[in-house]
Amino acid sequence: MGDLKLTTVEEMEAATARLLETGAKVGADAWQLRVKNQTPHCKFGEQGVCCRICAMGPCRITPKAPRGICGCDVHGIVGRNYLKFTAGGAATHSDHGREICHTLYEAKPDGAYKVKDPEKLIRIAKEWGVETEGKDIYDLAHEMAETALMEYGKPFGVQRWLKRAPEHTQKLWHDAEIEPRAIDREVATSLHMAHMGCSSLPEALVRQSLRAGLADGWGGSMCGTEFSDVLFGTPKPLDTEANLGVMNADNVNIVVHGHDPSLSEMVCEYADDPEMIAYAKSMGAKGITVSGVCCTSNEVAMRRGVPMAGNFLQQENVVLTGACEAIVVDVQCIFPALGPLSKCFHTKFITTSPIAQMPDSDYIRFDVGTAAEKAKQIVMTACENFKNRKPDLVYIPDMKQKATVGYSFEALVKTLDGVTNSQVDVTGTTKPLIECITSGVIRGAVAMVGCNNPKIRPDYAHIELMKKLIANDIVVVASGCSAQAAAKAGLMDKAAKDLCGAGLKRVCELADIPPVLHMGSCVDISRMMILVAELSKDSGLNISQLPVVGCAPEWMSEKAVSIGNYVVATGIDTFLGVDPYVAGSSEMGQWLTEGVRDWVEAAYTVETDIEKLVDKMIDRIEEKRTALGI
Ligand code: MSK
Repeated sequence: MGDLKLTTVEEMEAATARLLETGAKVGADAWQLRVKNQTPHCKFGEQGVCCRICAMGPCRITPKAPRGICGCDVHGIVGRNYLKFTAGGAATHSDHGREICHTLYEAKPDGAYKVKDPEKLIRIAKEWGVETEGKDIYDLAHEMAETALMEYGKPFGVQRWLKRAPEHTQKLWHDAEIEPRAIDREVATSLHMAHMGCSSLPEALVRQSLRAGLADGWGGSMCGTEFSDVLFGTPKPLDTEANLGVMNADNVNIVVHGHDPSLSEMVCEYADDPEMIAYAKSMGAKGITVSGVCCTSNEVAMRRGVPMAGNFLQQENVVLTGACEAIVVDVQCIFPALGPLSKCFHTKFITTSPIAQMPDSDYIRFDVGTAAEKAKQIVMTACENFKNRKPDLVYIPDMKQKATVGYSFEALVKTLDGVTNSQVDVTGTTKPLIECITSGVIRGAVAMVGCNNPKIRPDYAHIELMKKLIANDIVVVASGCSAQAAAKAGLMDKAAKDLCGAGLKRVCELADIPPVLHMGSCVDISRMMILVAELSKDSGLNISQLPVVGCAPEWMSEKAVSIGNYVVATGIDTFLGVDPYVAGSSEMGQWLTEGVRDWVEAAYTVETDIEKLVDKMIDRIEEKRTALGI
């Protein structure tokens, strides 16, 4: 197995147990303890059969009480809950995308935010039919930002980004009446439909769930990804490290957590500033280490090589090291628990967004206009806090892995360009990848995404699934906390090629890539949509015919449901390891796992047994290959 030694889940659990001992010494709470208090979970909630959308209830459906007070049956209640869940996720991703558009609108040549990828901006402008000739790049940036912002509320027409999809997919969306219109409209319509006295027909609720999901993946998230690239640079492969051992006991440790790169980019910028490093030294530290948790970590890892301290269920661990001077958060996936936990240590818990305000935090409001000054204030606050460390509480697990990250769609196409025996000029297309797949060197691809969830042994499903997939010559593209699970284990080390089947190993060697490719944060699943769209166009196959599936084995957030809906609606069979609270309705189950296939040529599979889940994905990929005769 070469020089790679994977970090096992058992080793990570042992490190967590050691950190929890520190927590116990200082009276800290932890999610592991709160899970015990919350278990067993409410059965009505688990099945999605509790309705509290009006004040006549709450109504709970049982065999003896099969309808709510308004007369809604269990299928309508589960369906409305599912749609509201989706709308929450679509709103969240899309609002993140909107913030990025506002940041782009404020970009200036001499300001905190600049246009780092002007070629990409021009490319998107041409795609949208915006005149670029002779235009100042910042004028163009502002015009494009405004045009993108209009996508959120335009009164007529459908999302501009939909044109990136193959024509067949666009037709399916049109015929099923699920083409997303204005992004905000789909969220508002979802909440309208799920209001008391509106839709209770599962078919209609599922249709709108797909539409709201598409407004996210082919709307708000795509704005987030594409314009983040314009602002901060389109990721290219680069080396970094992952797991708690990236924190440095001698340095001021700043952990960035959340999703919006507008904050984390600025914090990284200032942490690298010689003036700030000198300031850290004046406080007794040797330097400054920035590391990340959750998707903001993915953003700065992909563009700057900033190391990843961990994923969702490790966020408390970074504080438990006793060596975290500041955990700086923007939006989404942030435990309110970080407030009281930080109080048990010297850590500053710094909230920065009006959207994510929490008790027991230091609120340093961050906005585009004051970004530089606030980022500097945050870095200085962390440096000044170094002297408050309690050395007897410091324990950083000696655990980290090398990882190569940064596989944006553009980078992936460029990287794989060398992997072909074809005499045809395939530069800038996905044809080399198609050639690998059709020849059987690679059997297919799995998009691994999503969170951790205490219902599943943390990271276990991500890591074990990926190991089995790559051993079966199935390449994995990963994002979000799934990508971080892979990186922490060592699966993004190029040496992980030795865990692959012979075909995928050969491709990894030729292209010099790891078998699990980091495609970014949660909004960057839009990169995966672009990838399958291009694979479809370059191969002449429909997306649903490609031997490609999606998987979120440990998901937990509303955003993940929105993602699932747009991945399925794009024609990709999607496998979940956690039920999305629909078990209470046979009709909703039928629509999601079978019925939607008539509209979008793909559907969900929910399988909580991880072994069976991976086997079902492999079987699905092989079925698709057989259908294609390859
Ligand atoms: S951060 S949504 S826990 S993947 Fe995007 Fe991780 Fe899930 Fe948040």
